[in-house]
Amino acid sequence: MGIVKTIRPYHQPAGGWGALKAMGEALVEQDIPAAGMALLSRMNQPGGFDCPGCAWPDAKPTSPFEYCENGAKAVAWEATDKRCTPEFFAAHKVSDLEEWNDFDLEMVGRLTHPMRYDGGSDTYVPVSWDEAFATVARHLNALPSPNMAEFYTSGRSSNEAAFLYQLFVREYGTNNFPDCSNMCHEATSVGLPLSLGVGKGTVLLEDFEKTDGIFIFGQNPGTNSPRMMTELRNASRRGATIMSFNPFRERALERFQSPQNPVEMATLTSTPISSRLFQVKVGGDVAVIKGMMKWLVDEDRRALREERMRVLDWDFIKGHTAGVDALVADLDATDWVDIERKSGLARADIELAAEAYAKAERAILVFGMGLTQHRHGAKNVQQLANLALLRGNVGRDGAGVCPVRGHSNVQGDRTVGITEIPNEALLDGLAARFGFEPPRAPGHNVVAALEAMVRGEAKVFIGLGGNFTAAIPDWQATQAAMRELELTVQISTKLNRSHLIHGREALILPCLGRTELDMQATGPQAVTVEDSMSMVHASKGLRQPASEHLMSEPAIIAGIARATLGAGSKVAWERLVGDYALIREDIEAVFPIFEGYNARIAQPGGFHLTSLARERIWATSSGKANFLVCEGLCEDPAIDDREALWLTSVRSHDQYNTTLYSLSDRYRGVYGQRDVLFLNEAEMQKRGLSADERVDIVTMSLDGVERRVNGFRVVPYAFPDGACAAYYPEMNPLVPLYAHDPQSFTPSYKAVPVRLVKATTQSGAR
Ligand SMILES: Nc1nc2c(c(=O)[nH]1)N[C@H]1C(S)=C(S)[C@@H](COP(=O)(O)OP(=O)(O)OC[C@H]3O[C@@H](n4cnc5c(=O)[nH]c(N)nc54)[C@H](O)[C@@H]3O)O[C@H]1N2
Ligand SMILES: Nc1nc2c(c(=O)[nH]1)N[C@H]1C(S)=C(S)[C@@H](COP(=O)(O)OP(=O)(O)OC[C@H]3O[C@@H](n4cnc5c(=O)[nH]c(N)nc54)[C@H](O)[C@@H]3O)O[C@H]1N2
Ligand SMILES: [Mo]
Repeated sequence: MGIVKTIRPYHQPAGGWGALKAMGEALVEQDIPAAGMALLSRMNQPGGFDCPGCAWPDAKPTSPFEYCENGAKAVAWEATDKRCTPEFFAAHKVSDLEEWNDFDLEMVGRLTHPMRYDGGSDTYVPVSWDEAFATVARHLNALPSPNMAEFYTSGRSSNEAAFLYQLFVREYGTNNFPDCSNMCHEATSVGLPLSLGVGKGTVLLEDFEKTDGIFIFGQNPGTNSPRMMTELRNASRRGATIMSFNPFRERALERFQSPQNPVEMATLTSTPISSRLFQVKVGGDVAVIKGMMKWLVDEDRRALREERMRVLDWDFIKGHTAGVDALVADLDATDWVDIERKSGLARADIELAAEAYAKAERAILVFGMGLTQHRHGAKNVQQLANLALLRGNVGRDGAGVCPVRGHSNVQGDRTVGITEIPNEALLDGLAARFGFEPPRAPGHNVVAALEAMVRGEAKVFIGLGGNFTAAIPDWQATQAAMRELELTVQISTKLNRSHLIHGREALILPCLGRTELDMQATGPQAVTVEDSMSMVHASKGLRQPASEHLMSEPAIIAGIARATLGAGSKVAWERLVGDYALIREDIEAVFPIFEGYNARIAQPGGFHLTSLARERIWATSSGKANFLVCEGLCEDPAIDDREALWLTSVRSHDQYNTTLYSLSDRYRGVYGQRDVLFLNEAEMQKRGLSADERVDIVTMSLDGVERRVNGFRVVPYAFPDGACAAYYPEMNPLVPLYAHDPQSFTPSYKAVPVRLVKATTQSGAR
């Protein structure tokens, strides 16, 4: 790459000229400086396409500049002029490509032809679409049980593609739907319904305009949902309190210079975002949240004694909730000494945060992967829900819980049926509409699918998008298991690790991206997506496809379905693919919340899928919102806290999950490298380590298996004691498959107990 490996602290605000410069560089790097700008002006606009980046909702467009630095990178990445052709594959053995890093793999460009792995030459060779579909059908139909196949979805697929996919898989006969969401916000989808009766957020964009306080736990908006910075900036300027809880002092949580604001840009000024940023210890969130609630409860008692206004919203608690007594008992039994030790924060700081929360008439609680990707991910989310409920901060203007989803349509995919635990309504709906009996037994999530592969029970893997092999935990075991599969199929846009670590037979099926014109029998098609705030809207690509051999995701799914299910299928696959409006009619028939689907997406901005909790209707078994107790404060009681260093994983500013836009991370001051370990000076001294020294990181495994990554460069960083951080996915080999949340099965990507060893090699990781 020619970039010097340096560590150079970044002193500017987030956003600003640096963001504009990076945007321009992304277009140049993909060879599309002019075409890219034209394309970006159609993004997030009526009649245009939805940003393929994150799931943050679109405000009503006020200018042609309705995108952010990282959205622009996502578009440039997809719209690149570079191509990954059959000639490229002919010239490179798969075993040679395995030596390439993830950045170089994707930089080859867009996939152009369907390809099949040829063992004799160890290369991918072209295959016709029909032959590819027949190969998938042959394998699927040969399995003794449909439950021996795993059908993965990554959250970029549209509602239409996702609905067709689950329809095919259920008619084929399994509920095995490992989904990227299982590694992401599953703790929300599983944890929140028990608290609030919904597994989604309860706020809309307009609530950010009305709120008095925004409390952000474990989420990095400046990088992962930069359009959210507009809301935060406006709230801050209005005088709303913003506080963040994060082991990193993420720059955008501190101050932001809006690229959309000419005055800030011209005068190089910025807007402060968080009034306080609490550097919570990795895995210390339950402790912080319990501490805040403990203060609220105590302060409420003081208020009662002193006949002041109460702190807790007792009208709401009595009228709408269950379980407050048990929660209060748990808080009373929790000691401040333990709270301080586990959270790494001083009692006075936690009290200060609690007081600010109590002062905010309306508050929004925002959270991301810092809360969900833990062994107690669902419990983290539920503690946050408790905090909201104590002050009646659900179901009124300017207040609510706000999980910030990841992939641009990960929420929509789940809504239209990608789930391994389908409810009766979904299954009955499918049976009634299509006349086949869907399987009723629960299927596999990501962890269960990986366990089935490791045991040798799963034989076929199909991935609708994504880069499963790199995103998963415990590479040594799980990647070895993937290599043993009989068939792996990847429906993709770019070359990635999952094409190289493949089964005995393997297919790469290249598809259209979000930005591209999707022409079917009845003309150009639009698809629909649902954002983090449950707004559903249309997205229409316009760019000429990267290759004439590409198919759309719905067409590929229909091709596989027709080949596999044959004439006996109850679904008119060809007809549906010819006109996506017919797919939406089917979605509406199965899911009544989509009533009037086709008409409603014709409206600019789309429509909102109602959330019962927003109306203070609680779809829980008690019919109330539930306070739920989390016992203790510990992530993993089996680990001796005095010995362990808790390792978390983060995304750099220049990556989209496993896709690397560069090897640098501007805001954290890291350039040209990713094999770094962020660690504070005290922890370095304790281990006799100096800056830039290389260390091996070793998991404190409970199963006796050695999990180790070698040669990471120590970067001194203001980080909490007892904790350290590295990049995802480089640290994924360290995450044991068993280390997941027992409720939601979310892998514990954000808290792995590790120890450090002076490096055996100085070369560094890949
Ligand atoms: N540009 C870009 N946009 C993206 C993505 C991307 O990779 N690049 N990915 C998309 C996807 S799929 C997702 S899920 C989202 C992810 O977006 P985020 O939820 O922001 O994900 P992360 O960057 O993994 O981690 C979030 C924050 O958690 C903090 N953290 C780590 N451990 C802890 C902890 O124990 N407690 C607390 N309180 N904080 C902790 C980290 O320092 C980091 O700031 O973004 C989506 N948008
Ligand atoms: N250690 C650690 N591990 C993690 C995480 C973490 O924070 N830490 N985060 C987890 C999370 S939140 C997630 S969501 C997963 C992400 O896991 P995935 O969703 O599986 O991974 P991505 O990196 O987003 O997938 C990138 C690939 O998707 C393909 N692609 C891109 N656009 C399209 C499209 O429009 N259609 C199709 N069919 N393919 C497309 C391209 O080929 C590209 O190479 O990783 C998880 N793993
Ligand atoms: Mo995600």
